[in-house]
Amino acid sequence: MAAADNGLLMPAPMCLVENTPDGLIVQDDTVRVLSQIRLPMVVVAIVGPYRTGKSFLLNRLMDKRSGFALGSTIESKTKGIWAWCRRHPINQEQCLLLLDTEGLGDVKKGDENNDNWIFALSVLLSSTLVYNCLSTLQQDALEKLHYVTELTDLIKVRAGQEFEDGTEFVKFFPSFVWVLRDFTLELEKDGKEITSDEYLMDALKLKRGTGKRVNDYNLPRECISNFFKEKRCFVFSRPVEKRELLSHLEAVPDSQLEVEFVQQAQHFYDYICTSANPKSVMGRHLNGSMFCRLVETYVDTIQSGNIPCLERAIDAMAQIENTKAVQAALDHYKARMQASVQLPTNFADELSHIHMTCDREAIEIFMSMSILDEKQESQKKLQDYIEEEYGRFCDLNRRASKEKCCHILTELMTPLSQNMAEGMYNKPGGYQEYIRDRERVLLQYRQAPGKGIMAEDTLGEFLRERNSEAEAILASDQALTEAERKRAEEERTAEICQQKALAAEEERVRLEQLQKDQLESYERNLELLQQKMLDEKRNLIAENERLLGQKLQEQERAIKDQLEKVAQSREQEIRELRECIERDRNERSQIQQEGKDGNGFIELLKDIGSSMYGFVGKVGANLIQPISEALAYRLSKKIKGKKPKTKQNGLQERPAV
Ligand SMILES: Nc1nc2c(ncn2[C@@H]2O[C@H](COP(=O)(O)OP(=O)(O)OP(=O)(O)O)[C@@H](O)[C@H]2O)c(=O)[nH]1
Ligand SMILES: [Mg+2]
Repeated sequence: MAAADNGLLMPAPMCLVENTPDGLIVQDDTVRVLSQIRLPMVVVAIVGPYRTGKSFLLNRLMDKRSGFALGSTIESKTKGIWAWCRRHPINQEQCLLLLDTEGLGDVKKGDENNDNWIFALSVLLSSTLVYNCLSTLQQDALEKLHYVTELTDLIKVRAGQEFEDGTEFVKFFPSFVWVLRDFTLELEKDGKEITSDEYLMDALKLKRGTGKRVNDYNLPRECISNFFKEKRCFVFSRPVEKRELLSHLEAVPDSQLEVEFVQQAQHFYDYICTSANPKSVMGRHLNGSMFCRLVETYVDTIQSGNIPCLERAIDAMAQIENTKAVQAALDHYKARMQASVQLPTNFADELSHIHMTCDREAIEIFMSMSILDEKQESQKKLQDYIEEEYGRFCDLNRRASKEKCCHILTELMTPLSQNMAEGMYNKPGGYQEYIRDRERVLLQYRQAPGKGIMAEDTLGEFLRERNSEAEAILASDQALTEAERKRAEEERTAEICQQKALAAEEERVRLEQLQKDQLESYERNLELLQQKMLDEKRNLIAENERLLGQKLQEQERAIKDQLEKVAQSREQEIRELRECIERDRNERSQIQQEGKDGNGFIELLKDIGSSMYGFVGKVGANLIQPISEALAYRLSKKIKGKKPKTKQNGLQERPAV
């Protein structure tokens, strides 16, 4: 056992689901702590008959001797479901969440339904389910696992489904690990040594024949074979020989435990650290917050007397998580803009550059937090909010620029205004003097730095406002001939027109920049979405490949045992899985290769929704189809070079992306 004290993400185990006489209650404190954990979670739940050393074994996975409370009497100790989390011992990018559960089969509890729910919740929440029992007769151990046969009555995959046959469980269920404690038998068959996994496969073999007894024997075995992805078995000998030490195992150092037990425990520890996968939903790894949303939804459903439904729970989780993702991304955008922008900016593209960086960061945050964003509603919402917020910054920028320009002009005009007040220009030749002074002011204004994006517009306004003043001086200047007066008037009009043109150009640049920003923001969204789809597909392919390996082994075994029916059904599943993996691979490389030149990618995206049906079922297809269509729409716009329309008339026209 490695001595690693650091890495605990919770200092001690906390009760996650309390089992009270009034039912199951999720503990808010624990949810608060777990929700902070942003790492993908490998969730290992241990279930099994009471007083069989479950808590003791989990403590070893935490590299601890104590933590989850052990009982030293015959009374069951752990109540409800307890959680304890550490950084993953090998992969620092993940964490290991252990769920210790209330022992099953304690007759004193009286309510067997309770056990069924603890078992069902453990299945629903974990990515690896450890079924722990004392090694008695094989038949007895598996019969005790009748909970698995009840799962079709306790879990539904789809909403609105009347009868669950469990055929889709395997896509959502964890790996199954059978742990046999105090194992004293020799691992051999027909005189040959076998592995513990072969021992499990042997135990799972079906009996031929019909009738109730055969059915009762076969049913739990069929359920285990069909519902769980990977199936492994670990055997443990007694940890100590001396009976008196057994009741105080937490105080016994490894050096005093049986060598064989320590080795077996290490073997189990290594398997969990290297082979247990993060809990995932539709190819997306769950973090603490997503995990807690599932716990809450499942427990609420059970408490309200209904059957937990995977589709509904995933939907509910996705909605909450996506709302949070939008908020977090928007908060980040606002804070970063606030900190980075100094108003007014010199040029329109200066604000735009900062916006681009903050926008990209915000989308990345959204992508990392969001899950199954059906029809990309949340992503679109975020885009709209950011656009709105950016618009607000642009307004502020214009206002700040205008204020600054007015301030500069007022300052520069002070001597001229003073001259005016003192009547200095009311004399023959006064108009020329006034124009000279004013031109000096305009020159100084043009040279003044930091005026921002409204410099020409403000100047235009200023000239228009001061026109009557110039007119009055011109009218009172007796030294000018009629022709000179006329020319002076024409020059002023031309000056105002020229300034108008400059202001219009300034506005055109500003609007063009705004449009460019919008288009680039769509492209950023598209690019990051494409990356996210690639990642999720990679996870799905890996998951299906694992499943395929498992089915191939099972098929091989079934053929060996000449169980035609099972072999045939595996054959069919294997064919489907292979097709699925092949299709995914093709799609993934198509997304990668054709993403740049467009057309192929568009067609591909349109196809994704229907082609995913094969392996993610209806839920997945429903989720993917609109995304792909919307993406295709976006991309086609991008490729055809069409610019998105302005906010007033453009956003409503956009499809749901
Ligand atoms: N015989 C035996 N006893 C063990 C083993 N591991 C732990 N124990 C002892 O069995 C008792 C119960 O251990 P726990 O870890 O609390 O068992 P549990 O399955 O969590 O019990 P509940 O929470 O009541 O369901 C303690 O006294 C342990 O020291 C084992 O491998 N074999
Ligand atoms: Mg316990």
